[in-house]
Amino acid sequence: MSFIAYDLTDDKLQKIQLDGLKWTIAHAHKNSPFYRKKLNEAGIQPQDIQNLNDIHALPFTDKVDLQNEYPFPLRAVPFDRITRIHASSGTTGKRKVICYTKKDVDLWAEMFARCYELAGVTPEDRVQIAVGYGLWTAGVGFQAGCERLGAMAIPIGPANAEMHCEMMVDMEATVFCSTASMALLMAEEIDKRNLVSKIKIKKIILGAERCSDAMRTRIKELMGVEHIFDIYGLTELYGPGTGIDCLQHNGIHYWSDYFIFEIIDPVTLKPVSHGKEGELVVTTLHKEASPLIRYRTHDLTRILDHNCPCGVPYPLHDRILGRTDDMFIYRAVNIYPSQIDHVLSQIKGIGSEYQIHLKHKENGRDMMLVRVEREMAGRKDDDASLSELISTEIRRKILVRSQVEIVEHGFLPRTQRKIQRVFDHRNGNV
Ligand code: DLL
Repeated sequence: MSFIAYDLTDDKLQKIQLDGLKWTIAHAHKNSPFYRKKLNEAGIQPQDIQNLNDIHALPFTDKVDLQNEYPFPLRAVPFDRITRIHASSGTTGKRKVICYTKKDVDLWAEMFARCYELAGVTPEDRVQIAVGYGLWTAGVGFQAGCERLGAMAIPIGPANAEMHCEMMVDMEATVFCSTASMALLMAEEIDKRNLVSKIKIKKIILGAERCSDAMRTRIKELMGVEHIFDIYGLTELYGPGTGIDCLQHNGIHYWSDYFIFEIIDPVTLKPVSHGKEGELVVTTLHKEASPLIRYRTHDLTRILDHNCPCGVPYPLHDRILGRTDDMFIYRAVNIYPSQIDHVLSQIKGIGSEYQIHLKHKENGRDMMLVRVEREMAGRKDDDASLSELISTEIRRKILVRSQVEIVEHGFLPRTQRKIQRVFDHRNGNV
């Protein structure tokens, strides 16, 4: 049995999308007071949706709507149909709470099983799940997908490294699922404990945060795995599992029969031309309890040409390149952390871990300190030339001056969750 619809043609997909869009708008208008008000204010009635291009006339939804409407934002079904809630913490303000009906939970598991299948996971596999269980969508999402596929779930959550290593060896886990930060932490522990020859992990599925090329390479080397897959998702859109890369690793195949993805310019809010980078906006096609209409994810990506040799009919988007709210301004230049990742990923002799500290100097000018770990076998004697090289590359590629400090391998914190890399100490922030 396959969760991937290999026979999905463009015509079939367009019909699924148009039916789903019409259903979503009618359902939200009828059953969600929040959406009814929003659609009425925009002068939209359900019957106005006649073709897929009509989506462009719909109003956007944003995380502030979810926070303003706390505790049950977007709700479009009566409480007796809600079987579960999940929530994610915003950096500021109230948590974003999302409701699920039985069908929502079921479709999410189906979608997730598809992710595992695309990554080549089979019922023979043993899947060690190291993401958090609870209000966060991660643990239960990976778990339900694994059970739907029929593989063996090893539901550990973000426990300590000791427990993970023990279970990985004893249960002979073949797939490891975690955040990128946790995978690095585990890879280093496995290396430290000389366990590489004792583990059977072949595939790692990472998500919830960006993972630089340097980090990917390091995790692969230390754990001796063949493939690292990038899984995307967000609480508002069911959770993890909205798309994943296939064995070709050309980009992330996303489930276009479950939602419509648009890429917009985050400033003008107009669609960008095909293939251009912009903000991902999502509209769900079947979600009952908390449907999304043109929800602004603030994640930056682009739609890629769909000519992946793997043969699956689902379109591709690029890895998440950053978030619109990740950007910081330093000496009048807009910088995304991913730009620093790219510079560092090209440099030999350093590890994958780094931090960016922004400060005010006494003379009033801003300064950027980039702290980078030396590679494991690196020599202190090379620090001065390495920091010079990094600073020159940052100046050449990002056009700003920076100070670079090389620190001991393992000096920067490791985390089991999403890592923070940018620390803005200007205006008293940490
Ligand atoms: O992070 C869901 C998830 C859990 C996805 C585990 C994958 C694996 P939230 O906590 O709501 O949900 O955070 C969603 O995380 O808008 C992105 O900014 C970021 N994110 C998620 N997956 C990726 C990824 C989960 N593969 C937010 N690459 C999203 C980069 C990611 N960023």
